[in-house]
Amino acid sequence: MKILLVKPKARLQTIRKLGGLIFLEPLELGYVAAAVPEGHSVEILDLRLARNPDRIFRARLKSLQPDLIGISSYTHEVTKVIELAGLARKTSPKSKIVIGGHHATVLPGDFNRPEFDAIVRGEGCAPFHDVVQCLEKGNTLSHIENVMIPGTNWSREEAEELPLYPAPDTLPEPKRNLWNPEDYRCFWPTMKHPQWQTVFPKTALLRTSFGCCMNCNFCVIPLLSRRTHMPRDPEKVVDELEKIQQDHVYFCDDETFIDPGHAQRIAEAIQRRGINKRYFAWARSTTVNRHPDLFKLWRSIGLDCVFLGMEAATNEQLDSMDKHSTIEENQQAHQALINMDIAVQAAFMVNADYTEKDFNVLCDYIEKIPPAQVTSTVFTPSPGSTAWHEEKDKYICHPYDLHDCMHPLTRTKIPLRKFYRHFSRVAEIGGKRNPLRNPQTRMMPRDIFRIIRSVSGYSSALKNAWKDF
Ligand code: B12
Repeated sequence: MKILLVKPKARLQTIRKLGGLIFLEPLELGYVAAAVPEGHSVEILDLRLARNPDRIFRARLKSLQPDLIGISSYTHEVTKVIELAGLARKTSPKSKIVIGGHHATVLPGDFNRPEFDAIVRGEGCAPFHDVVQCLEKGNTLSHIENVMIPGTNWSREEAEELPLYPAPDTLPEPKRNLWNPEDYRCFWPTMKHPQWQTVFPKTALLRTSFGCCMNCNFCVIPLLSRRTHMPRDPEKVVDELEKIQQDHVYFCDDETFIDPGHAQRIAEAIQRRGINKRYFAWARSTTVNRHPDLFKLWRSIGLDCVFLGMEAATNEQLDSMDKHSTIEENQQAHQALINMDIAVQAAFMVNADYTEKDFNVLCDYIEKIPPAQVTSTVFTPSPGSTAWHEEKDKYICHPYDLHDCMHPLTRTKIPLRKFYRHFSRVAEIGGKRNPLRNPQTRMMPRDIFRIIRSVSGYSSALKNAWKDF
């Protein structure tokens, strides 16, 4: 069979413009491709790379006439994905169309439509493998675990029950040869940038674990992982790492260091095998504070930047989202990382009910923090999370189209236009705190041009985001 796996291109400018700064591999499709049994051809079409994605998709469908099309879905892509599936139905009517990804996992009912032949929920490897085998043998797709068939009678309970994630070591290594590593780059924060080297290196994504044992009310991952952290065998992680050709690696775990023993074993294996790469990972402040030696070890093997979800400027706000960390802990972790020469990406979240005063408090706070690459999003609970269940009936817009963590989905206290003026001010003030804004940093001229273009594009997308409602 000829199989085409597709990653949609977002419609929102707030996401498209972010791509100028961080644009990462379609790793999910690399995993799904690796699960396809021998003897079939698989291709990945990353529509994010296309200027005119619909035209490119149609052209590829016509020339390839795939037997099977698999599409991935984040929530903000739902409308686009349904359009793409409709386009595929018309252009290549014999193709079977399967949808998978985060939205299909949590809210499969939204794809219970004639455009789709099957909905894969949760981790996609085993179900997709079975889908391919059934189609090859001419069998129906019903009765495959974690696969739902549109048009059949589902019970509400069945659609609401979240699938279990399999043991991570049962998954194949993702097929990384199905995309061009040149295309995927990330703005790489460091405390001391190596002179005249690019700040947009080719970057690989690597998963060392799945799941999280916390219970932040806005995140669905603890529910999907039943509040457990599921680590991969460290030696297998490092086997995969060794084969990665890029020098820069972005760990796409929910929390790479939450199991310190696991993170330590990976670091030791990297050290033992003499692998020389640079790393970017996410961590909780509390983990940094509890295990400083672990971060020193990781620094010695190449950890350049840690993403800290600081979220807020006051303890009251942190409490309201069940974050289980305090401002003092965030500050302590931030300083500790800087002292180790590890750059910090400090991520903040603003709320729909922010007033001018709240924005001022946040801006004052950010102005005073030690150097950090600051990012800010709008509190947007992921579908399926506790907070999403509580607030979804209050949405003032399409339930999914603006679900990119850059749009307040419930009514704002101040007018939207004003809200975005302040929100983009947070980004501007944050930009001044970047550790690379240092007179000693020597950057390549074309990188400076790319930064100016990307930052101004992103900033204008933010200022104009009120028009998306
Ligand atoms: C790394 C990451 C990013 C990276 C980008 C990654 C990339 N490849 O481009 C960055 C930091 C840029 C990012 C940005 C955003 N992200 Co993000 N991100 C993640 C994170 C931490 C890991 C994603 C990942 O790489 N996983 C590894 C792959 C292998 O796993 P997977 O995506 O789950 O895919 C498996 C299954 O879903 C399934 N599957 C997926 N697709 C398909 C397709 C088929 C056909 C089949 C059969 C199966 C299948 O099988 C896959 C293989 O195991 C997740 C959290 C998480 N644990 O998933 C959030 C997460 C995916 N992000 C999320 C969001 C909201 C965003 C943003 C919209 C928000 C923002 N402003 O930051 C943007 C949008 C980016 C975009 N282009 O659309 C949400 C999505 C929720 C939702 N319902 O849509 C998540 C789940 C975070 C959360 N806790 O809510 N993100």
